Formats: sequence, C-alpha cells, structure tokens
Amino acid sequence: MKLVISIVQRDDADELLTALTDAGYKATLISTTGGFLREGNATLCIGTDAEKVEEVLGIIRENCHTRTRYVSPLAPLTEPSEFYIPEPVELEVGGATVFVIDVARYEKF
Ligand code: 2BA
Repeated sequence: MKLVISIVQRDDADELLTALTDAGYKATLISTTGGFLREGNATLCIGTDAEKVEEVLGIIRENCHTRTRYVSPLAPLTEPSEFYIPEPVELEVGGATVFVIDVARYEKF
C-alpha cells in the first residue's frame, strides 16, 4: 500500500477531492500553510494500492493548475534617506507537489 501526499492550491482542492472520490478513492483533506508564501494551501492524503498510484497521479495532474503569483520582496535594511522600490518577483505556484510513500502497516478499527 502507498500513501500519496499531495500539496495543492486551495482553489483546486474541492475539484480534486470530488474527482478522487468519484473515482472511488478515499482521501483526507488537511488545511496547510506554505512555508515560503505563508499562505493557505491544501494537503490531500490518499491511501491506495500500489498499482493505483499512477491513476491517482493522473487525477491530480488533471485537476491542479499552475498559477503565476507576483510577490513583493521585503525591503532590505536601508538608511532612512535611501529609497527602496520593491520589484515584484514572479513565482510559478503549483499545480501539485506530490510525495508517494510506502505504508508499513494499515489498520482500520
Ligand atoms: P510555499 O512554500 O508557500 O511556496 C510557494 C511557491 O513559492 C513555490 O511553489 C515556489 O514557486 C516558490 N518558492 C518556494 N520556496 C522558495 C524558495 N526558497 N525560493 C524561491 N521560491 C520559492 P511550489 O514549488 O509549487 O510549492 C507550492 C507549495 O508546496 C509550497 O508552498 C509548500 O507548501 C509545498 N511544497 C513545495 N515543495 C515542498 C517540499 N519539498 N517539501 C514540503 N512542501 C513543499
């Protein structure tokens, strides 16, 4: 058995969850925060048989979209007389960051 951990953008999470459950997969949605942007994102945990992982990855690929974000970097420490005009930096965020890990044991009580 494998555990697919997929970090996605919040805007894609509902659609992805629906597509996964419609295809018969069980999933848990956790609200998470990205360490770099410090913005909310979503993490889905999907436990499934090893031979189903590629299908799960296909569903994730179809339902998660890359978006461009512009972020203003923090001002460096400057002398009071110096002006700092921040240049927005372009970032490509998502579609999905996925980890597939082996499950040592799976129990349901
Ligand atoms: P964040 O950490 O908020 O990162 C959002 C986006 O900012 C990233 O998109 C990437 O384009 C950029 N970014 C992240 N760290 C950076 C850095 N040190 N320098 C420059 N740009 C940086 P994605 O790569 O698509 O990542 C989206 C979210 O997936 C991340 O949100 C984080 O929550 C998660 N993630 C990505 N890689 C991860 C990893 N190796 N381990 C754990 N979580 C990860």
